Amino acid sequence: QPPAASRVGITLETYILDGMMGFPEATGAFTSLLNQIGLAAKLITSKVRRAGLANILGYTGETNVQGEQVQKLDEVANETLLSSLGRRGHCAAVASEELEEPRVLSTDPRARYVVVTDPLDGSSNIDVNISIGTIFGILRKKEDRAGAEAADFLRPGRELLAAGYVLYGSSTMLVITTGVGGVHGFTYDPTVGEFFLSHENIRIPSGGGLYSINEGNSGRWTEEVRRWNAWVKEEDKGTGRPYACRYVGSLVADAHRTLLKGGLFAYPADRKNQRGKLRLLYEANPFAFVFEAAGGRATTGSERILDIEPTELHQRVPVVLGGTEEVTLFEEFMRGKR
Ligand code: AHM
Ligand code: MG
Repeated sequence: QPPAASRVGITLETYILDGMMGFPEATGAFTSLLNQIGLAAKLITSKVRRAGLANILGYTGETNVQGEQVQKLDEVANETLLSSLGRRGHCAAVASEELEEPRVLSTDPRARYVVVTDPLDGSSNIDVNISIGTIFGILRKKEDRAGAEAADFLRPGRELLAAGYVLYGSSTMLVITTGVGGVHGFTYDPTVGEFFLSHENIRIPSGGGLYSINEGNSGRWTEEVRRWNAWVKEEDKGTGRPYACRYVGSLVADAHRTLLKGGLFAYPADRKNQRGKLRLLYEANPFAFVFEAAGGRATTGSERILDIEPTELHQRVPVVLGGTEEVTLFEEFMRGKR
């Protein structure tokens, strides 16, 4: 929805500085941290947009902690975020998909925040020119002591202070929420180098008639997931079925479409990915936080994602994101009630 006339031309910085996101933490440090994330998003955008031209595509030959091949742009995005977050001294440490252990950025006890991130998600889509994204979440460090350790990150997603993502799509968009303050989207204008408010107070629409899942995994799904999947494809005028299937294979793109158009995104556990594929701390939790703040829901199929007590930095989790009705219906299938 286009912003009201009085909201035209509001930049991300102004929005943050004027406290328009309803931050519970209006400290200068928190504001500055958000601005550093905005800056990193601009820098990564410029690198993503130039990737083909600058010939920085291609494999480095190394593998990351997940055992996947790391493409150069992942590393570039990771380094960019780390240096932006390290610059002002408010971020104590970062846990990233690209790093086996958290990276300490400041040992000053006044550095009160830690950040979780997947710096460039959907990296297998980079070399085919399909949308990719950055995912982030901000937590308050546990105590006022120097540095940070794994325990600072192993906390349920409901403790997030803010979370969001940047989608490098046909335009670049940054979507951010502090939970109570609503979900807001900013579109990047590369000609002036600013994010402008474009989607104020995003609410996930109900209905939507869309589902998003890697159907190639259906042979490995549980009986419950298969029954849900058969149901969405059944013909029924009353409920508008069959639903249309949309699957990019980039979480940021699939979740963003689901947030704006409604429906449901799911990456359930299956015989191969027995705990699911997506990572709890820096993929599932930020999106769960965004979806709940937009009036939707986020579960594993049986449990609220934001209530999970993490045990490992890179742990995986089944993920179901969507409108309240769609997610609740999915859960009914998982409980065998349908
Ligand atoms: P990545 O972090 O290695 O990029 O993997 C995560 C991606 C998500 O963006 C996406 O939702 C999912 O993996 C797609 O997985 P699949 O190809 O199995 O459908
Ligand atoms: Mg990822």
